[in-house]
Parts: sequence; structure tokens; C-alpha cells
Amino acid sequence: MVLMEVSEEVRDALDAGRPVVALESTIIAHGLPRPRNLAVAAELEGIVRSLGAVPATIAVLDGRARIGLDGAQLARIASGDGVRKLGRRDLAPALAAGADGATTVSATAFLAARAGIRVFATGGLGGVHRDWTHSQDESADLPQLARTGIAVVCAGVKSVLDVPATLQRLETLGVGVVGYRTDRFPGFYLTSSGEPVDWTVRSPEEAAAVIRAREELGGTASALIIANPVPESEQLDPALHDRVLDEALDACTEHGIAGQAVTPFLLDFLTRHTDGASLEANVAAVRGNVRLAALIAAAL
Ligand code: PSU
Ligand code: MN
Repeated sequence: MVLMEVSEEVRDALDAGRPVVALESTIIAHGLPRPRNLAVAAELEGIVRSLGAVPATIAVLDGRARIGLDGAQLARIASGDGVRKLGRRDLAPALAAGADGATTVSATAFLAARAGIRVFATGGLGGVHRDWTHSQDESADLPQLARTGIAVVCAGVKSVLDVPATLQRLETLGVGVVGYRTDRFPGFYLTSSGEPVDWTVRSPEEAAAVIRAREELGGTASALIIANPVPESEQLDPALHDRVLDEALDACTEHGIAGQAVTPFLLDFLTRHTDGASLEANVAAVRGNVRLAALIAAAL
């Protein structure tokens, strides 16, 4: 049985050396509310195409890992019906069970790299949660990126996390981090997390040069994070962010939310308690990342 199916369009582009951008599906199925999520998913693919690259949204459908979805498949993922959240470790059980699932950063990066895709765009990465000493909750995104050769364009890590601890883990794991036109690590909904980054690139060409250097150097595969801040005009108001996030973290503890449910719970809480302002900042961040990823893929 074929476990991984690359769409014809994506296969042709890869064979011809044309730019391809991988997109994840957990953000669609579990990160954004319906029905907006399907509109955003289609918009993101449109942005990639408008810049001359081919979008490869990745998900599991009917027990097959799909690299590149058609409109109907995208709609199935967005419907959320029976769509599980799949990290890298969930892929084999999901494929064996013939299940449907949306892939997180860890699963998407793994599958994209296996298909030969070099650039991947998302919103914000998972990372170390604020109550780590108690819950030991660190996203599987981090160790997976430590052993996957792909460039990930993102607006940093989700601000619901312990950002300094996550940056420390990325350093320990040997995952490269460069800021895009900034020397501050972005804060997902916020333009800046306040934390510094050691390296800055100023254009898609400069980012592409880092990717090429990493690939040519060879050795152990690991990811490069290109951290692209949401524009200040589109960020969530920082005071509102801090206030609602505190409430969200309290609610998470109060309801005993754990494991894979934590991140979707927090994102949804923020959307509902900011009158959708956090949703707009999230979508603005993803849009910018997808755009930059397409420009970098073209520069490669
Ligand atoms: N970025 C977003 N929204 C999301 C995610 C990223 O803007 O919902 C998803 C990604 O799929 C990421 C996951 O891998 O959240 C992290 O989940 P966890 O903390 O359970 O590992
Ligand atoms: Mn987790």
C-alpha cells in the first residue's frame, strides 16, 4: 500500500526544481475556528501561487499521508469531522488505522522533508509550556526540528509558551534561528517577544543563502527557523494579550486540560476573549510567513 502520496502538481514542481512551500494542517483543523479556517487555508495556497510557487498542504486522509491537497480534501480537513491532531509519533498508528488527521509542525516537517520540500510555513511553533516543571509539556515540534532538514518560516513560537525556555531548548537541540529583518525573536501574536536572536537576515536571498550553506555543509539534518514578526500594525495589543493570556492559563489549569488539547484550548480562549483580535493577528502572522516562505523558495 502507498502510505505517502505526493500530488501530481507538487511532484512535477519538485522534479522540475520549481519552488514548493509546505503548509501544515493542524492550524486549519485545530488552530482556527470554522468556517474562517477553510477561507484562510485557501487564501494561503493562493498567496503561494501568486508568488509563482506551488503550495503543498500536508495532512493524512483515509490512512494516507498526502503532500498537496485538492479543494475537496482541504474542505474535509477544515470540517474537523473525525480529523485528529497528528504529531510525528501519531503518523504510523493513523496510517495503519486508515484515519483522517491534521499534521502538526512535527509531522508536517517530517513528511515535507521526506518528499524533498525545503521550505515550510506555519504560524507559531510549539515549545516549552509555562508550567513545564509540573507538566513536562514540551511540544514534539522541538526534538523533531532537531533532526529534520527543512527551513521553517514562522512568527516565533506561540506566546502562550515559556519563550525564553523554548529558545534555550532550541539552542541545546542545535536548531538554527535567524530573525527576518529583526534582532528580536517574534512573539507570535506580538511583533516581539522581547528576547534577542543572534542572527538576522534582511532579504529572501539572504535567507536562501543560509539554507544553502546548511545544506552544503551537510552532516546531521536539522531545521533552520526563520523567525518573521507580524507587522506592528497588525499585532495584538500587548496589554490585552497579557491580560487575556493570564486568564487563559488559569482556565486551562481549572479545566484540567492536558496533552494535545492544551494548545487548541489556549488559542481558542484567546480568540473568544479578545473579540477575535487574536485571530486576526494569528492570520496576519501566517499570511506574512507564507508570503516570505514563497519568496525564499523562489530564491532557492
Ligand atoms: N501555529 C498556529 N496555530 C496552530 C499551530 C501552529 O498559528 O494551531 C499548531 C502547530 O501544528 C503546532 C501545534 O505544531 O500547534 C503545537 O501543538 P503542541 O503544543 O500540542 O505540540
Ligand atoms: Mn504539548
